[in-house]
Amino acid sequence: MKPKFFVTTPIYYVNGAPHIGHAYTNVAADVMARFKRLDGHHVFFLTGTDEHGQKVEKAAAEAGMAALTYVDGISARFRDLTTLLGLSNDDFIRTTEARHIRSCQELWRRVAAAGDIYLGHYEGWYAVRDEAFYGEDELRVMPDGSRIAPTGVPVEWVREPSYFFKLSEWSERLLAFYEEHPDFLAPVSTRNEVISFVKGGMHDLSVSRTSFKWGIPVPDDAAHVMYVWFDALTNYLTATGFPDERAERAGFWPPDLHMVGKEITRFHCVYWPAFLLSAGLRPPKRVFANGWMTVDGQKMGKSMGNAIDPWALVARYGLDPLRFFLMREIPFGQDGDFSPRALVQRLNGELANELGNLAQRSLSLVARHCEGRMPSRGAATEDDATLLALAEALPLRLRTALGRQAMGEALEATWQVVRAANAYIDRQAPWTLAKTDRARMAAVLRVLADVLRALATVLQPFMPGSMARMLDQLGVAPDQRDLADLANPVPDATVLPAPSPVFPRFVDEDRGAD
Ligand code: ME8
Repeated sequence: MKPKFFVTTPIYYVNGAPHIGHAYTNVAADVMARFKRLDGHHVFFLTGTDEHGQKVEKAAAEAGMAALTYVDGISARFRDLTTLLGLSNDDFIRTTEARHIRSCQELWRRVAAAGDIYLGHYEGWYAVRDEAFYGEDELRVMPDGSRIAPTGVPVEWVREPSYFFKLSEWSERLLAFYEEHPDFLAPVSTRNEVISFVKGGMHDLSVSRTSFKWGIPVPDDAAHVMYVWFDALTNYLTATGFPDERAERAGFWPPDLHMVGKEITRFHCVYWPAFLLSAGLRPPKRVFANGWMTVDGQKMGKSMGNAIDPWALVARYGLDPLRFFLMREIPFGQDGDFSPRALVQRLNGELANELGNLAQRSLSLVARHCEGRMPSRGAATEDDATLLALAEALPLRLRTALGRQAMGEALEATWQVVRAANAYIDRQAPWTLAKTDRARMAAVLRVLADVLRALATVLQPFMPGSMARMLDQLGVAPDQRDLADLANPVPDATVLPAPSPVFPRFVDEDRGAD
């Protein structure tokens, strides 16, 4: 049986249109899902929308719409985003669905049965934009006496009856859990922040609200709706069919990887494992926090007025160049500025000139001088063997890098081979061999075809559409495109389709090519 792999994105608030920041985490999770499938896993890839809470209720009111109508509309746009980005998600969950309400209420009952929930009274600061509670000591006091959360958003004073989760009793157990599971949280900077937050001592967490209605009712006390983060985090469990242990996807629990943005690690790495452990359920194996995509150094956000529209980018530059750029440009885990100019440089440089030309040059020679059929291997020279060994090492190098979500490192390892192959074709000059030694020319072209196949195979998770076209041109059968299939060479004399460039150069109509 194939090993299982369960990977998730955050579920996005439906308080505004999707932007390139959402696309960033989505593409990263999709790369992980696709790579694991390629590497022989049975994958469950989940994404969706977070539809309850005060923030969404407020956005609906501002739009002058009934909450449910409003969330239907925006959730559909996040679903469209998955199509735009070519995501391979297996499910799209909405927290307003019946399956989710049932699952949240069951988790609540289990946590309550474990003695971790009690009824009290909350009095303190709340930031609707973050859907988070803050302590007085975390806030900045403004000259007019108002207070600002560490994230820069306003807070308001909340005073109401509330159920609490006994988070204050979980510090030791959480610290022991982090200690025993060193891979639970990455990158290391985020890990250190979370650990120091837990070490600092924690207050009990308010997990219900009474001052508004847009949420999941607390079991046996309909005056309360659940705190939106209790509701939201539970989506991961719902999607496996919880509480039905015989559900088709029950065996995917616990998640192998939650991909999140760094601002929501406290929820995923502190509250979430505590809720689950309290309910007797296993916590996720790993949470990876991506950094922020910024515009002129400022975090891009729905309410910041600096959001970049992914639809416009795909229309202008194409999907695969965008996916590649998102994973290539900014070291994954760190913050980085989004710049269209840098995207064009990567597209015209690495994709069109380096990889695209390599394929086009090699395959045109095959078309012209080998009757469009896959040439046979000859006796390998040292130069051939060195390049082939580099290509053969790629699956392992990618497995290692992506095992740590080092997306840029995986692509850098791949590009070392692209560059080595370009140097090889220049050194071997098969266009000259065509006139002097056709047997050697054929052998060189076969080496290049095999190297290109390895490159296109490992790059499929990043650029699925373009790499499928490249594998078509290389005569690789659709059922021969997994990592393990690299052991089966394309049969000699396979008829290849006419080559055509996979990555056209981008020419800016106003400025000429960058
Ligand atoms: O936080 N750079 O939803 P959300 C990088 N509903 N990533 C970004 C980004 C940026 N500028 N902007 C957004 C929520 N993201 C909750 C999650 S999960 C149980 C509930 C990505 O709509 C990043 O993954 O505010 C971030 O964590 C997420 O979108 C926040 O989306």
